[in-house]
Amino acid sequence: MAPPRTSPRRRALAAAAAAPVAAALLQAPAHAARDAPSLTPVGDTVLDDRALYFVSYDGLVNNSSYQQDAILTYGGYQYATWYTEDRSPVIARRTASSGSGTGDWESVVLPHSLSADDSHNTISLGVSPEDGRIHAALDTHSSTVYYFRSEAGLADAPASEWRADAFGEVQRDLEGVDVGTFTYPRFAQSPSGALQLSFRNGVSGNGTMELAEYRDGAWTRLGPWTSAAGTYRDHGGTSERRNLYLHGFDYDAHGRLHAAFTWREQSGDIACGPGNVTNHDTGYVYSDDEGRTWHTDDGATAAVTGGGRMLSVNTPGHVVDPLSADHALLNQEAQTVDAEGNPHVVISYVPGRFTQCVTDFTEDRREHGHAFHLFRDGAGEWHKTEIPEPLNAFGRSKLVLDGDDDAYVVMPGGRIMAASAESGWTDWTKVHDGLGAFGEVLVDDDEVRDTGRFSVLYQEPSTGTAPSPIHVADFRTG
Ligand SMILES: *[C@@H]1O[C@H](CO)[C@@H](O)[C@H](O)[C@H]1NC(C)=O
Ligand SMILES: *[C@@H]1O[C@H](CO)[C@@H](O)[C@H](O)[C@H]1NC(C)=O
Ligand SMILES: CC(=O)N[C@H]1CO[C@H](CO)[C@@H](O)[C@@H]1O
Ligand SMILES: CC(=O)N[C@H]1CO[C@H](CO)[C@@H](O)[C@@H]1O
Repeated sequence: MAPPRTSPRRRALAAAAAAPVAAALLQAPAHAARDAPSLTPVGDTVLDDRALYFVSYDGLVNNSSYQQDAILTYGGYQYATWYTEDRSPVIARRTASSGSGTGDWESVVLPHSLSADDSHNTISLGVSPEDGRIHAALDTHSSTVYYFRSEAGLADAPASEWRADAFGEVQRDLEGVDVGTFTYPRFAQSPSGALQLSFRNGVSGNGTMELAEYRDGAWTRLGPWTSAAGTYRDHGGTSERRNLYLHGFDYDAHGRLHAAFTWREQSGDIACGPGNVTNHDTGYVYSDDEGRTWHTDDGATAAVTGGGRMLSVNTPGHVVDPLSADHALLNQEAQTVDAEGNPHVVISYVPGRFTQCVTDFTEDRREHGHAFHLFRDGAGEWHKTEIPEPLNAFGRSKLVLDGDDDAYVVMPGGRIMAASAESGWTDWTKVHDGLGAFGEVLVDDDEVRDTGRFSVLYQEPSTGTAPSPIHVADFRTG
């Protein structure tokens, strides 16, 4: 009889805390064959043969994963969103039980036209569980939000008719609530049933992370929880302003909210040279009260949202993986949480064995960039493994944990690497060669724990501004 799933893993983790490498070697062989995670492609559907295509900031407005909510599952439906060739936002849905790829997508075109050729101006979707409304925040980069809110019950069963006028007119605030100079919307459902919206107020190098909350049919701006102020010094230089970039904003099954992040400094004086992008360090905080107060790993209060104390670059104890601004560390990468409530993060950068000073952020990442899996174990120790597949690309990866907590990292182009929980996430192997996607992809893992299925939203490469097909590929984990 198979032993209980968690016990070998707990032993592996306890051993890993003491001696990470030895533990991996001792634990892996015995069960590697039985427990090796695998992946089966189960379908691929074209959503739009002619989706909008242009490249900016090395990203596509349809493929850049600055956000996490372009494909998600709620209730009986999976939703996906993109821009059509004529710059209109589209929201499509199919029944979730047809997640094998056989279901028909129905789409609606919303009354708006993308305002700028800027790959930051993506579309993020959320559903408010208390009234079944679908919310979309879109088309912003340090600008005023565009926002749609559907009529009540649209996302609830039995299925309502899928019509564009159910979303009303585009708004420039959240139903009357101003949200400032807005970028990077991410929605999350809180354990008590609110829909929360995380966003940056301000600009790159001088911005704060904020939280808004939709409850009882109305939005409230809860305010900032990070500060742009503080002093960061390196290479004899000083930077006095910055912003925080989230890798994720995820609740675990016990109601804890997890947020791993990186900082970007305003001043390039703290870098080794004109390497361009001043991202440094991986930080982590959590909240046990739905984002009102935030704590570092040692339990100390790091921030009170909307209050006096803000998480800053000078907050003690928040850095879980130190890295200077000289390694082309990317912001907004990937985070998820395992069944035991421990955070897992994917970051990527140019390791020190290649250079201690990148000179071209994009090219150095393409040539020498590698992705790393970071996780915190139950004892509060952080572990880090380099994923043994070079990025061979500029962009970001996505992270999925299945019902066994086996990990799948969906890399640029749609290559997928996997590692088992039982090995302590050290036995990384390639389980999918790629989708031929243009760069970064987006992932819906909302159902993966229960059904073993996850979906990848990706766009085919094109040239210039010629439209290209956008797809959803479905996988079953094993
Ligand atoms: C940072 O942004 C604030 C407004 O959010 C502005 O008042 C301030 O002048 C900016 N500072 C710098 C150094 O850019
Ligand atoms: C990045 O560095 C290059 C070469 O030094 C320079 O031409 C470019 O303007 C820089 N870009 C940014 C955004 O700083
Ligand atoms: C791979 C690729 O298409 N890279 C392009 C990224 O975008 C810049 C302009 O923003 C182009 O110059 C690159 O060729
Ligand atoms: C944001 C982003 O980086 N997107 C990627 C889209 O795909 C191209 C081509 O591979 C990449 O260069 C971009 O990095």
